[in-house]
Amino acid sequence: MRITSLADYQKTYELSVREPEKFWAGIANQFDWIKPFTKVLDWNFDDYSVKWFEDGQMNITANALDRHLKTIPDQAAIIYEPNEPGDEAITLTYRELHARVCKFSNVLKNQGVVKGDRVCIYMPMIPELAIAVLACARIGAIHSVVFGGFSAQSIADRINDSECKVVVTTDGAVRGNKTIPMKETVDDALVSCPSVEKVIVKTRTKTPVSMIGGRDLWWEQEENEATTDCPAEAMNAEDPLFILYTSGSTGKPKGVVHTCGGYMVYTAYTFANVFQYNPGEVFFCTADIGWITGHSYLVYGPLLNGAKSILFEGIPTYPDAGRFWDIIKRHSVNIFYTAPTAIRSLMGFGDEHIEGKDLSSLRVLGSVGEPLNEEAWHWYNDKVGHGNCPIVDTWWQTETGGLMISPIAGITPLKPAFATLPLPGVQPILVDENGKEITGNGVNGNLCIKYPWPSIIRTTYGDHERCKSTYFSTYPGLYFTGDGCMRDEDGYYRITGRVDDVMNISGHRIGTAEVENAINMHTGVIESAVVGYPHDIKGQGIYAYVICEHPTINDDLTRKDILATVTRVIGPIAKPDKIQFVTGLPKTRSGKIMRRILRKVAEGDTTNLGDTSTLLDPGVVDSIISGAL
Ligand code: 6R9
Repeated sequence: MRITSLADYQKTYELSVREPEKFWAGIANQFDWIKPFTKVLDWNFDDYSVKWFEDGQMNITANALDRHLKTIPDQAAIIYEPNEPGDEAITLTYRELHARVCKFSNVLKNQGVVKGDRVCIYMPMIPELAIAVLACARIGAIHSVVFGGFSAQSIADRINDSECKVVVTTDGAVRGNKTIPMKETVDDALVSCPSVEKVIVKTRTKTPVSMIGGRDLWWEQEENEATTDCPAEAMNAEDPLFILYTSGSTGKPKGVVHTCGGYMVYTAYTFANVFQYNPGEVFFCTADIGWITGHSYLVYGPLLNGAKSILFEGIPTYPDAGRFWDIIKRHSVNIFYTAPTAIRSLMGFGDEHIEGKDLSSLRVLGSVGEPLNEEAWHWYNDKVGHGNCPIVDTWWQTETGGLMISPIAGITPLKPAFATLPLPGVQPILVDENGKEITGNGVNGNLCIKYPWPSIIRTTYGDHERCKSTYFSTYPGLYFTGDGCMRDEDGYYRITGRVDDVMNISGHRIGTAEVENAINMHTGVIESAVVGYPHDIKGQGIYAYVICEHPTINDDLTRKDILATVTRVIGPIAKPDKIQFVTGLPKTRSGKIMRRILRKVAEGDTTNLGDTSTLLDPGVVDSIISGAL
C-alpha cells in the first residue's frame, strides 16, 4: 500500500488516473471483506451520486480492531494522555480496545439501538469517546459526534436534523484549569429533542448531574451488565458510517454523510502514505474527535493501520506552553499532526517553552486546517523538527473524508506554505468564475475535483438537493471545494483560502450567516454583517458590523452581551473578535450586502474599495470607515 519513492509516486499517480478502478480495487482488496465486492465504482457528478465497492460487505471495526488481534493484540492502540500532566496516562491495547468496544456495542444494543439508528456523541477527549464512536460503527448505528464546545442550541439542531435516538455524554469535562458541564448542556438541548429516548452518561468529573428516570443511564452501570461478545455487523460498503455537521456559506450547518467502505479504504491508504507510517510508531494527532481530522486521523486511519494513536484530553497551554513537547517526550511520539493556529500560538509564547525539550523521537510533522504561513512553517521546521522532519501540509475537508493534496513525507520535495501535489486518485482542476478550466502552471483559480475518490461526501443528511446545489452546481460536472488555489510554475498547489462566505477561525469552519443569525437574536439588534479578517494567531478573526435599534448607551457592555448571546446560540468558538456598531450597511440596490467593502475595512485597508457606484447609499461607507476598529 505504501509509496516508496518520487518515481513510485509518479507511476502510482498515473495509474490512479489511467485506471482508477483497478487502482482502488487493488487497495481495497487488502482489507477484510465479509462479502467481496465485484463492482468498483458507479458515479455521476451531474445528477450527483457516487458508489464505491457497492456490492461488497464489510465492517470498519473488524478491520480496525479484530484484524489486529491476530498480529498485535498486546500493542497499544490508544494512549490516553489526561488533562492533568501528573495523572497517569492510560494505554488501551488492541485487545483491550476491542473488548471495550464490543461491550459498549452491547450497551447500545441493550438500549434498542439497531443498524441505521443515529447516535449523538457529545463528549470530551477521553477514551470512551473513541469507544462510543467505534461501538456505533460495529453495530451499524450512524454516529454523529458533536464537538464538546458547542452550545445546547447547536446540539439540539444537530440531534433534530438527523433524529438521533440516543445521546452519549459525560457528567462534565476538564480542559486546562476549567471544569465544563456536559450533561447539563445536553439536558438543555433535550428540552427540544423529541427523538431522543436514552442518554448514556460516563463519569468524568463527578459533577452533580440530574438523571431523569427512564431516560438517563450511567455508562459504568450499563457496561457492567453487558458482555464483551459482539460480532461486527455486516455493512454494505455504501451504508452510512457517520454524519458530521459542518458550516457552509448559508443556513444551518449541514450533515456531511460518509459511508463505510470508501471511507475505510481512503483514510487507511492516506494515513499509511502521507505519514509513511512504520509499524510500532506513535502517532499524535492533536485534533478533537469532534472534527473530521479527529475522526479520520486520530481514530479510523491510525487504527486501520494498527498504529499507536495518542488521545490528548487537555489544551496546548496547560500547565504551560510546553505541554505538547512534554507529551512528545513522554510517549516518544514519532509523528506529530497539528494545526497552524496551535503552532502560531505556541510560537507567540516564546522559545523558552520548547528549547531544551527532547524531541528526538520525532520523524514527521504534519499540519492541517488552514494555510500554514511561511513564518510558522520555519518555526515548526527549526524548533520542533530541528530541520530533520519533513512537514506535510495536508489540504482536505470534512467533505473529502481524507487528505487530498499533500506531500508524502520524505518523498515529495517540500516548499513552505504549499500543500504540494495531489495524492493518487485525486484529480484537481482550477477553474475561473465561469467554470472554464485554467490550464498550465503559474495560475490561480477556484479549486475543483473532477473525478471521485473513495471517501467523497455521499450526501448531506436528509437533503440530497442541498448536497447537489452546494458542491456540484457551481461548476457543473465538478466537485467545488469552496477554496481558492494557485498552481505555481512547478505545478505545486497552494491553497489561498475560502472564496465563499465560510470563515476559518483557528482552523474551525464557521459560516458568516450562522454568526449573523446568532447576533440578530440579541435583543435590540436589527441587522448585522460578519466577515473574516487576518488574525496573527487564529488565521482569521471574526469582525461583526451591527445595527442596533437604539444608540448603545455603553458600547462595551452591549458587546459583552452580544458575545454572551453568540456563545449561547453557537458556542464560544463563534464569538466575534471585534464588534463595530454602525447605522447602515453597504447594500446594493437589490439589497445585497457588499461584503467586499466590509472585508476591506476589517482588514484596515480602505485605500482601494473598488467600484461603489452600485450602492444604494454610498455615504454609508464613509461612516463605517470612520468608526472602524
Ligand atoms: C480537514 C479540515 C476545510 C477547509 C478547507 C480549507 C481549509 C484545510 C488546509 C486548508 C490551507 C491546508 N484547509 N486544510 N487551507 N491549507 N493544509 O480542516 O476540514 O474543517 O472541513 O475545513 O479548511 O479552506 O476548505 P474542515
